[in-house]
Amino acid sequence: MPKAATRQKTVAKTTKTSINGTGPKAEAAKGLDLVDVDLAQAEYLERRKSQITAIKKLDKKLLREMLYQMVLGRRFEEKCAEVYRMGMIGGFCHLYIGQEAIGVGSMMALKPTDMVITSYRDHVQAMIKGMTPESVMAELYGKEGGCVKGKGGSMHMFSKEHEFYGGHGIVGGQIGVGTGMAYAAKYKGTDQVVLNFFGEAAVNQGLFHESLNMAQLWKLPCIYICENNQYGMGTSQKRAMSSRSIAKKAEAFEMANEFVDGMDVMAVRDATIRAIERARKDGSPTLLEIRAYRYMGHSMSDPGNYRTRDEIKKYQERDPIVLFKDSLKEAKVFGDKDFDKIEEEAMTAVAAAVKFAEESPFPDPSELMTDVYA
Ligand SMILES: Cc1ncc(C[n+]2csc(CCOP(=O)(O)OP(=O)(O)O)c2C)c(N)n1
Ligand SMILES: [Mg+2]
Repeated sequence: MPKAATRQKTVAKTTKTSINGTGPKAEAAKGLDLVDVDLAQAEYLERRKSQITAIKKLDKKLLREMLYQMVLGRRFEEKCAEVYRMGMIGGFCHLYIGQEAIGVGSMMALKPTDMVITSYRDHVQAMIKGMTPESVMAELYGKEGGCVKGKGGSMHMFSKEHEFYGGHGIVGGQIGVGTGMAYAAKYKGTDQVVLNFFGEAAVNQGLFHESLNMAQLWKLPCIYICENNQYGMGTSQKRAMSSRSIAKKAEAFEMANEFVDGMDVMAVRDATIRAIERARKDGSPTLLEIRAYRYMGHSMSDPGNYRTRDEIKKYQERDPIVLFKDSLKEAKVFGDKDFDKIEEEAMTAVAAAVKFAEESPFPDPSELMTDVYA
């Protein structure tokens, strides 16, 4: 990976001028079309410049934790894929690889008392919110030590203690529930905000539009985060949505909105901080469209016939973790030794999670009907 980043440095020189120009190529370089490889490489350099500026303003301890969480998320999901293939995890399993900057950049701008709700692609977000890798891995294994005692599995991570309200399998269903959570926070005057995550394919559903309308009308402290990974199962956004911009859909409701580069963890953090400020000040909601790319299949059972290896490779060359490491190094905050240590810590945490999950018993049959509401 670092090699790819270095390669980008040279190639980008030839294309850099297009970024500041006009016309379709320049528009694309601003983040409207992330497919062209030359532009992508130029983008990488631009990102790094702004990332370094943002890094210099932030506490070193926080930067380390941000990188650690991204690396932990990546290693955790790689391990999930491995043990899934060994038959240790049953049912569906959706991985977050490639999208780590979205979860880390946004959730690490929250207070611990703030609330999060998300889709089935939830393992890494659960850990960023403070749930232990052990409780997440044991849940994946369907074991008693899991965050919901092994009854939810991959798609239903949940922890009241950590204000993490799932883990939802019905596409877009959580958009309405999260809006209700924001309503409750406002009604009770708790000063909490809600990060309400969903994929771009959920946006075509009625609930998205109904929720945004109500949130803006009632001034609810809800931050809608569309994780645009460009695919809904095997269908690309281009084939399913009449308009390319999701952020702009908020304008129909006169709601604040931003398009954010989801490969840039600092850009995600800054946009989320702006949205949180709006939410705490007068309860104003925001829609953030954060665009990244899903490296793996939709779920572990997806053979991925609908896209080429080259397409995936283009995005991997602008990996959010590599980008963040390169920027941290250039800003002289951390070096290779620090990165090695972080990798080691993440690998140790993942190994401990697997050991815990393996040793945890399956739930007792007498537990079959407890905590079951439907
Ligand atoms: C209401 C509903 N319709 C269809 C499905 C089947 N389904 C599961 S995931 C998915 C694609 C969702 O894509 P997106 O919202 O972009 O999220 P991503 O998986 O990319 O994170 C579909 C159609 C479902 N679970 N719920
Ligand atoms: Mg998607």
